[in-house]
Parts: sequence; structure tokens; C-alpha cells
Amino acid sequence: MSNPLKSQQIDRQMAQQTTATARNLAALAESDPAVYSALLGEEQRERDGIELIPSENYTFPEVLTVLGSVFTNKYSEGYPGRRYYGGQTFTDEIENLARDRAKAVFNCEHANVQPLSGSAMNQAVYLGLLTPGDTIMAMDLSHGGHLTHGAPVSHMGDLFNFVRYVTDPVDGSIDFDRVRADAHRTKPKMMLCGYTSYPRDIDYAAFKAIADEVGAITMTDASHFGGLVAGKAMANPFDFGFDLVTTTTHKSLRGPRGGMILCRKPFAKKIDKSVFPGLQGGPHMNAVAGIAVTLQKAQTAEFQRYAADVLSNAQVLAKEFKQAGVSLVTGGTDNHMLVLNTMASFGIDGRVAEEALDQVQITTNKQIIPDDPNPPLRPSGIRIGTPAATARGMGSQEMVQLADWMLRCLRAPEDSAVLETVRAEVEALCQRFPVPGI
Ligand code: DSN
Repeated sequence: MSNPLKSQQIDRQMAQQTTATARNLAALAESDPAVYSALLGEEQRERDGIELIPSENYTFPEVLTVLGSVFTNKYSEGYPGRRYYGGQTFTDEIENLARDRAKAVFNCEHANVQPLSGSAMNQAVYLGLLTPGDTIMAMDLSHGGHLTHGAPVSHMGDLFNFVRYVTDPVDGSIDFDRVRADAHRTKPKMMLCGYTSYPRDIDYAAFKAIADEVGAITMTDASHFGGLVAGKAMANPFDFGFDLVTTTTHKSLRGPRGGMILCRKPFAKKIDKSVFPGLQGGPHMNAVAGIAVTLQKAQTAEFQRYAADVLSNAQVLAKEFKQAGVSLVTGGTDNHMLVLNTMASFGIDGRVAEEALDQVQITTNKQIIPDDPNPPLRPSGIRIGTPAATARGMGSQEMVQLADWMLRCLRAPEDSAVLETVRAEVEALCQRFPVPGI
């Protein structure tokens, strides 16, 4: 039964908050017009264009609210019930909610929701469970692995001995006979799968079998597809006996920027100690509140529909591009992402392609392809994905239209008449699909 006194109090506080939000915005406009105007500009950019960068999304409106809330004021070093600062009644409440919901959503035994970002989260795992110099097997950067998966330019690449596996140049498959032979030869302490630019699913059973043969810890960096696992559209590595899953919270999951480390019980203490005090100080409690909100939404049937739609939209794009003869890295997609070889398909590098699409307000990112002969700032392709467009409610009809617009631009990247026409059509479509939270 609802408590009338409490609900009256909530109504009063809500009215105060609405007034405060309007007052704060007006104060920003007056005291810092430069930042205010950039804020309006970014809102307009997001409203009028189509976001196709596969790692970006529109967070839930409720997440925007808690991110801009008083939780940003609070220091909460430590963990619920064991903090180094007073005044933790409500921060403990939200961190417990976020942890419990993470465990329920991902069906795991322990969750740490404090990592400030994806890089910090992966570093906390390596530094917490391994010793510098230990061997880790992970996917090569140009084949889709992340910087923190041991790219030579990263600090992790210096600290640990990364042995990299690659993918088949035609279908993107992983040669598990070779992975097995390399694992037996190099004796990794950890076997890592997961990616930042790989349009295929992962054979967790094959990885786990090899890891068990050599006694390696199994970890998946699910940053890109954490929301698709949560929404039950893609497989959950814990169902295959994996030890750890890391995921950022702002990509397909649609939460605030941040990271989570999910693991089996035996790793819990080391992971928590590694995040705090090992690597970080105070967690960003406004982001932790946002993660709690996100994970409640991730348990709904609506979110499961969203996750399924992200995948089916990617399939439509793949079909359209293939029909038009575009060269897709791995030949297609099993997830939310496609990598287009623009050099092979249109004779233009990824930078030219990205810039042409920017002009029509379709946002993509230039992307190296496996064993790319070109440098990272002028790579051979672009990477696109469907999480953000799907969050606006766009479906298969819009994906067909989108592929057509992209083809027109990529075939004539310097034809201003084509670009102007497409830009106007993109803007008109966007009016019909409001951005959540704006
Ligand atoms: N920056 C992320 C991405 O775009 O995939 C990974 O860190």
C-alpha cells in the first residue's frame, strides 16, 4: 500500500527538482554561454543526424537525470558497508542495487560496478589476477581486439606478454587448432576473447576447452555486446563456464559511461581490491546510480526486444551492402556491427568515407581492417553499428534507406549536390525518430 505522506513528499521534491533543473540551465546559459552553446549544438547534432558508431548509443533519459544529480557530489571510497567517508546511506543503497542487478542480469556470482571506464576495468583485471610478465592470449588489434588487449602502443602491452591470435581473412573465423597450438606453446595465464571491431560471434566453448587444457583463466571483454548479452540476443560467456566478463556500460547496454567487472566468486576479493584501492580512488557515484537504473531496464521484455532489433537491423544493412557489391570484413555480421572495406569497394580510404558521411550527418568511424596496409588515421575502412539508431526506434525500412544513402555518398564523396540532397533527407527522417532524453 502506498504511503500518502511519502508520496506527497515525493511530489513536493519533484516540483522542486523541476524548478532547480530549469534554474541551473538558465544559470549556465548566463554564466558560461560558450559551454551552453556547445551543449545546444551537440543536442542538435544528435537530433538531426544518424549515429552509426557501433560503440555509441543514447542513454536512457532516467540515466541522464541521475548523471546530473547530487550523487556527483559524493566521495565513496571503499565498498558498501566499508567506506572511508561518512554519509553513505544512499550511495550504499545505489551501489548495492547496481551490484545485485548486475548479478541477476548476467547470471554471475560477483559484480564490481566501480571501474571508471573500459580501459580501467580491463587493467584492474590483469593487475589484480596476474603478475607483470605473465602471458595473456588475446585478439590482434587490427583483427578487432582492443588497445587494452595488449596492443604494443598500450601500457598493458608493455607490462604483460601478449600472444595474439588472428582471424581468417575471408570469413573472419578463428583457427582454433592454431590457438590451441599457441596456447600449449606459450602457456598463457589468461585467455581473453572479446573485441572492439569484429562483426562475428565468439565460440566460447572452443576457447574454454583450450583454456582448461592449459590451466588459463577465461575472460571475455563484452564491452561492445554487453547489452546484447543482457537482452538475451547473444550468448552469455558465463553459460560456458567463463571466469570473468568485463563490459562497459554505455554501449549496447545504454547506460552511463563506465565499466563493470563480473566474475565467479573465487575472483571477487582480488578484483575488488584491484579496482579499489589498487587502481582507483573514489568511484563516480552518479555513474553507479546510472548503472543501477540501466540494469533495471535491462531486465525488461522491452530491452530484450531492443537487443533483438539491434541484431536484425545489422542483418538488413549487411544484406543491402552485399547486394550492392560492398566488401564487408568477414563477409557479414553476427552482431550489431559491420566493417566496410571502403578502399576495395569505393576506392576511398576510411577518412574520406567518414568525412563524406559526416557531411550528411551520418556518423561513422574510420577503421583499420585486418592486416591493414594503411595507417590508422587513413585506414582502409569504416565501422558502423546499429545500437543507437535502433534506440530511436528505427527498423528495417529505415536501414534499407540508410544503406542507400550511404552508397550514394560513398560512390560520390565529393559531389556536393548528392551530399546536400542526402543531408536534407537524413534530417527529415530524423524528425520522425526523436532521440531518447532530448
Ligand atoms: N572506443 C571504443 C570503441 O569505439 O570500440 C572501445 O574502447
